[in-house]
Amino acid sequence: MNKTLRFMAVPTLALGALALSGSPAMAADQSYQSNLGQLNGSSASGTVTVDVTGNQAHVVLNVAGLAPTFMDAPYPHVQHIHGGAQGACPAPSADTNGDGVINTTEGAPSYGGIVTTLSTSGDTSPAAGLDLKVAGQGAAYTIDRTFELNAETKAALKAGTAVVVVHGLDPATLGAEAQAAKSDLAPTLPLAATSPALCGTLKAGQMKMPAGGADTGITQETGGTDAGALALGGGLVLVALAGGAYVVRRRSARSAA
Ligand SMILES: [Cu+2]
Repeated sequence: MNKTLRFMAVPTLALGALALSGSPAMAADQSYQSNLGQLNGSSASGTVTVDVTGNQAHVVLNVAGLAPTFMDAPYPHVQHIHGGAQGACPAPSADTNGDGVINTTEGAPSYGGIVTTLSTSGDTSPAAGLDLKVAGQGAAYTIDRTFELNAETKAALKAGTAVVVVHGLDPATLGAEAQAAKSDLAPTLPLAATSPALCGTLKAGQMKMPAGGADTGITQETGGTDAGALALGGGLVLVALAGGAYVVRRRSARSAA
């Protein structure tokens, strides 16, 4: 049995009231998140959330441990939502040319093409994908932006194929052949500049819960009764099983994926 699942049964009206009290004004229609994992041995890490309300996306991206400098300036990390493929990050076997680096093209069968550029300002379309001026800067940074989603990105989020990729490797961590190679995306750039350093698939959260709600580790009563006791937000809420059952996957379990 999957221990990450917690079964909660709450009357619909009660759950609606709790959700409203947790986020009164700006409840998103759907929230997506991902823990970003390193690619190409970058030793970076990150998190990203995408809250979608209508056609608006509020994106918060936090990264750390990336390559800090390039030619004595903050390293420009181009970053995107990719989509339309398998919704996955590439395995080491994706390095089909055997140079020790999964370049962006080699990763594309897993995560697809660029559907949104997570730029620091201005254009968020794929056209801004390689614009270093609006790339993330340096080893660690936060990007917090709200912008209009295009149809491709919305479809990718819904289909579960949206993957956040942060690019830009420290050339010193590459082998000699890869250090000398040109980017598969832009021949004026080195391979290291555009190759993926972080990757994570955006997964939909089931439901926005008040702080402490779904994270508190609620366990199902197994005493043979159909009544459940439920603690939410620090206050004990007793509910009888009156409506349908909701299955809630704990936020921490999702994040570990
Ligand atoms: Cu990308």
